Amino acid sequence: MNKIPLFIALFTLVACSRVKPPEPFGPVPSERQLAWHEMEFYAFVHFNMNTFTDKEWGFGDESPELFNPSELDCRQWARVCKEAGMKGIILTAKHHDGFCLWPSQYTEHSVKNSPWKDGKGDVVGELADACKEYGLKMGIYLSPWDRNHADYGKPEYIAYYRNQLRELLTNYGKVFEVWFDGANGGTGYYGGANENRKIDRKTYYDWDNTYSIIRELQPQAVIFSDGGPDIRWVGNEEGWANPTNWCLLRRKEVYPGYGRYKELRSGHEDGTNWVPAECDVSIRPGWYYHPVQDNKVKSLTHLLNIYYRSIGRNASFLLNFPVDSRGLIHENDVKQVLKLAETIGKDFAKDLARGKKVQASQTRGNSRKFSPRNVNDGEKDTYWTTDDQTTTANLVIDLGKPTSINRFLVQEYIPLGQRIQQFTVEAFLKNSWQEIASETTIGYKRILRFTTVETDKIRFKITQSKTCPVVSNIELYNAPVVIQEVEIPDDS
Ligand code: FUL
Repeated sequence: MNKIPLFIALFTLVACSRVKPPEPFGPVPSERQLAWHEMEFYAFVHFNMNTFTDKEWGFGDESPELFNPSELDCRQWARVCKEAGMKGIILTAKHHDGFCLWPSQYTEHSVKNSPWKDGKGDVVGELADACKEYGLKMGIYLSPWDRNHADYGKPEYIAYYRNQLRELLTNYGKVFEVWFDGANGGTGYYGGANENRKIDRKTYYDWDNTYSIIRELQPQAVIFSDGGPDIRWVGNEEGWANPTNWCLLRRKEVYPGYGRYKELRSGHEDGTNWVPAECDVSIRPGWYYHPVQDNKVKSLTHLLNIYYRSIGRNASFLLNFPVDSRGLIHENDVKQVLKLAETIGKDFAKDLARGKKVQASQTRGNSRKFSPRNVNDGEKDTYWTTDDQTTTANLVIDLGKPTSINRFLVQEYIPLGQRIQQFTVEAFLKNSWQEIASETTIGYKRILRFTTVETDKIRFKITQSKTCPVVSNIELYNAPVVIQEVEIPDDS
């Protein structure tokens, strides 16, 4: 055996393992949040009493007799979501009108008193089975505001609400997300009182004790509300985050119904907790099904813009289907979501950066463990980083030959925190570097779209970072140009 190469190999191994990884910086994601980040795209289903009354918010006095889908098929929902590349479905188990899609033992206002399946049906159970069959995760929306319940506004209602949560989190297998809405208190039926009930949004629900029920029964589930604790609302219902989007939030300041909700579009750069944003938006104007909106399904261009302004801006994309009164995702909605999936598939068909030569301005301790090659090796757990004091650095990807590029995708290694504050992307054109984008945050994922450039080198320049940058992934694509159906103004 040749002793010299063996010696060199051993020396390199020892030297590399001596270089320590960077310390985490600021708040970092929990295991459950990391798993959620990777889901990226999942569905909302608004289907409940409003589907049959043609309303968005029921008053709470609707008769259970009205709930009667003719062809309810949760397997169709799951099939469509799976085909569209979605990873889960969140169902409105109870909306503000209080009607329950499962036969709760704590109320008569549920499917058990409806004509559907002679009162023997359970939509939550059917969805849980369908999700299992199609390998999707299930989430639950349980409206805190209940316009049907006589005790709403009193302490007794909180006990009722928690009992319902226990039912949902005990009887239907694993739940990935529990969704708490911010709309709270106002007029309603309230068991026949027909009055206006105001609650103190900060104190009435005693949220911490409700959250502990979720931690006890479904420790892997993330909790969504305007201010987390795990996932935050993005501050609009149009499906976009700001280009500057921190996964951080001064969590104690934000509560369901928070007045300065527009801040949620960017999070807080000096946030105390890891609370990433979720972009919720309906494929139609309404959350619930209304036949008059059959021809108002969002265009492909609109849906694509949402994709790039949510997932492409360090947030997740929660796309709502207003399931119709048959109990099916309407044909028009199916067509649009599959068009979106097909286009996304084409946009990201071939990563042109994969395995290409990458050079860094600096590598941590010159260690191979933190090599720039880690950014295009297809491994999510390897990363490139620099020495601790370094807060500006760059990477050059050598494509080897002139290549057309119009998408740049970059990911920080978020288990060590969100660090980068500013970056640019440049292309080597006519013997000099030309800037093609100048941006701010990255986080879990950032995707940039730009006019096609033909270049043999791309430079990613980190121009400001809170501490040494840690980058796990870079991808480059040449997406086919999509024919514009309608011009959608940039809303941010
Ligand atoms: C809102 C609710 O009031 C809407 O009805 C819908 O459920 C949406 C997702 O959240 O706050």
